[in-house]
Amino acid sequence: MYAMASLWFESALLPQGWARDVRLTAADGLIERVLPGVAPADGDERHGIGLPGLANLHSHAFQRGLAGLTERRGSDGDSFWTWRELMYRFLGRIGPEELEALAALAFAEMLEAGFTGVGEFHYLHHDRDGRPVADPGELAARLGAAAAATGIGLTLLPTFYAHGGFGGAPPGERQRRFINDPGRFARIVEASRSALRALPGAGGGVAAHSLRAVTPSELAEVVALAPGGVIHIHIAEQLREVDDCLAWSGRRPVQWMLENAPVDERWCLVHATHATAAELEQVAARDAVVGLCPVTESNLGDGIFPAAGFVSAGGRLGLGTDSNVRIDAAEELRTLEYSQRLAHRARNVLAAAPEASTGRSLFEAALAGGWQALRPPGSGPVGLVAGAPLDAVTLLRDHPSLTGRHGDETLDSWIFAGDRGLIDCVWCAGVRVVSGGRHRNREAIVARYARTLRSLLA
Ligand code: NGQ
Ligand code: ZN
Repeated sequence: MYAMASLWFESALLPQGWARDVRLTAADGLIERVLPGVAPADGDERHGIGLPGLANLHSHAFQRGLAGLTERRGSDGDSFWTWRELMYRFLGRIGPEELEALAALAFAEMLEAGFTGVGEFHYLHHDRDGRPVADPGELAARLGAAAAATGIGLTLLPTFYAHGGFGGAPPGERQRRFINDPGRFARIVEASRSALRALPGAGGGVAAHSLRAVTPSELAEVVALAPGGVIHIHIAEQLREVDDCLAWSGRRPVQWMLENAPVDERWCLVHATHATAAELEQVAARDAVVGLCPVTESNLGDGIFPAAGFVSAGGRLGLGTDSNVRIDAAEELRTLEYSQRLAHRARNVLAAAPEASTGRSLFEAALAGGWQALRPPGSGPVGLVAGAPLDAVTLLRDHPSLTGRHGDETLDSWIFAGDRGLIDCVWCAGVRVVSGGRHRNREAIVARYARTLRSLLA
């Protein structure tokens, strides 16, 4: 489909900084020209404040249906691991149809929240009874259908999962829907890629669930399935995982990865919560992205990622909504900064330099790192610049939270003092999918979600 767009912004955040009176033209989803300091032309759509769309580098879309249902304390204490049991129980009832309905709502909400791309860390490969579905690409195709219905850019990360703990421990009963050997997983990856081939903007990649779920030789086989593509893995999220990894290998999880896996700019280490300063210095030197999910990490009681040290070592970070307990780009950025303020008893910890705006620093870091984690190296530019996909978000200039704000104050006020009501329109690959803060298919998506979820919870 050939589509033209010509947009005009009162102000916009370009790679070189804030600019006023910005005219942007795009064809076929790609930005052709960006001209600051010009009057709007006839036929231009006029908007307030233009920002580039952010990448949501880590999501398990189906978990959106569980949001708010795990906030009751168990009889024997509560932890990440008891949450995981509840999550497994919920997931046990989800079939292909349900996966599509839950994912469509999550993806629509991501767009409404300012994310224009998502990395779906997809490990639900088999049917409810644990047996393979007839078509190994079926569940991937359902996620693709949800992405197509919403217009979000999807990087599907088919996820290899084979074991229930370090050293090839057998999986638990509730994990059987995730389990493959490398051969069957390769067929799922292949079928998933064909299922998504027609989807515009779908990036390719692969994931290993965690060091708990793969053996070293399986990890090498997974990596070989993504030549040139991105590779994601959950790592060092919980202290128990660090202890188990030490007991198994004498190495901490991130240290093990650095010594045994070809970690480089194609890699996204998700969480890395319990990484040491020395480990993070090396992660930074390898140009890998650390995928932070501050809202989920808070919700699950994971711990505080040492972001201040990582950023000053030149580390690259991006954001994920992970469990989708909340879906909000500004909230992820705010929670990340607040975690550092609480840990360091200081303010504006992640501002990039003296006098720098924290909101701007965080936004630009997450923009670059987030897209690095979702697109293979060499994919071309990101942001409001010629040659990049037209992925953009506008904020309402007239919203009271933005009264009298200019430039970086706009980002600071959105992130620290605003809410989703500030977001007006969102474009993804040149198509306007959100207007007035609402996704264009919201009603149908919500109706289907509600029907599906009621029966899942019944
Ligand atoms: C997941 N989520 O894959 O959904 C995991 C839980 C696990 C987070 N780690 C399962 N936040 O890690 O074993
Ligand atoms: Zn995850």
